[in-house]
Amino acid sequence: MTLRFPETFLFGTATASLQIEGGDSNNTWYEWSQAGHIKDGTHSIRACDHWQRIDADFRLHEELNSHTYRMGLEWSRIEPQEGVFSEEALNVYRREIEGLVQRRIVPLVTLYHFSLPLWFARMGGWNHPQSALYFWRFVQRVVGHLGDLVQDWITLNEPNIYLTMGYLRGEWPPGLKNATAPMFDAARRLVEAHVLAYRAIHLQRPDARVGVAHHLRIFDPTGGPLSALSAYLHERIFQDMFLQAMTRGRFIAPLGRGYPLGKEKFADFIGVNYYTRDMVRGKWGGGPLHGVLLVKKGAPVNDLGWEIYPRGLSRIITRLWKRYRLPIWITENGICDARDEVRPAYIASHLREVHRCIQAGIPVERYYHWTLLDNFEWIEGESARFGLYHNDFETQTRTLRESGRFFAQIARTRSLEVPS
Ligand code: IFM
Repeated sequence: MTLRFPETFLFGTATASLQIEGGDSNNTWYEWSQAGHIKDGTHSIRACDHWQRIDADFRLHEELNSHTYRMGLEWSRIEPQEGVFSEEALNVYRREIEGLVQRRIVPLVTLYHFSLPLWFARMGGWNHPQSALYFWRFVQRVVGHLGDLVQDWITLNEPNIYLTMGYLRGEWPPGLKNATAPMFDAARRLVEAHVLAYRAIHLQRPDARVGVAHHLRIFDPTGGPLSALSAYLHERIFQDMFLQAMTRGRFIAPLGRGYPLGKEKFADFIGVNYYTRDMVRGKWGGGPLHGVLLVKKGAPVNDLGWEIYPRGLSRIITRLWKRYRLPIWITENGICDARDEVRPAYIASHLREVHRCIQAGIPVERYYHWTLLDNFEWIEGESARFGLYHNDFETQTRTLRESGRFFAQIARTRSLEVPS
């Protein structure tokens, strides 16, 4: 059976600046790597050396027949010191985006994806009372420079993951553990940063499409009322709290109440980063979320032990559509699979769910595979391989995987063969 996607549907890949560029020592992940936190001993300073290979890397999108590319900008390069902007860095990004546009690849640009300039982190990062204003100033500058080329923007990537890893688990910068109050404080500032950025982008480019890339997963209870409550709290605090505030300005507990930033629409699409499901076993204590997260017994998993659960994608899309009635872009979906054994089936099964939603009349408009090439996967370092291209980090040789060929075929034909 052939599943056909609409002619307007866009396929592409997603990356983040810190994870591919290399060569920047002015950000929090450089320091985090220096401090020895990367499990395999690798370092963000190398990554894919993309900063030096921008021209050569256009080939990667061309071979994949991509219609679009989600790329990130590194704040620490553009504003290396507080209030000092680098025209040079902005021009490098400008040339890269021009290269995409010339190749008819629609750019989708992420403004903040986990790494922060050191000057900003030293001031307290997202806990600084003016942090949203600093971000707003940066965004204005960027949109002033690139806004004629870029219509589509992601203000923030996965604020919930940033806060969980950096404020509850202490595994990412700023390295805090169980810091619940500072975490909610930073969450409020991130909402404010998004809202200010949303307005600033629209002011400069009224036809812009602006959203957040939300990390959304399924939380299913293992059984019993406590686990149901715990799953509900996870869903609420880990995702709905951000969705409500960043989509329609509504603050729900424990973030706040009402519409402190205005009762307006703050998203033109909902970005969905979907990877997996967690089973939640109830347990009192252990922070505001309670519960223990488990992998379903016997379920297929990726190299990092995350359950492969395609149905979760359509469950999430359907829920979002019912609640928000906004176009949905799958801003990330992918698998850590060094041997590339499961990736083709992973792509097919998740796209099948996307197709099912489109058939049901839900406007899912884009799919970005995470990721273009193996890169620096945060504390997992270079060992966790998510790419459609294998990357040899020593020689920086990119080799198309079988799954990459499969993806290229899907993008070229906007269709997918599946067993009926
Ligand atoms: O690599 C990350 C990305 O930066 C954010 N979303 C999840 C990906 C895989 O872990």
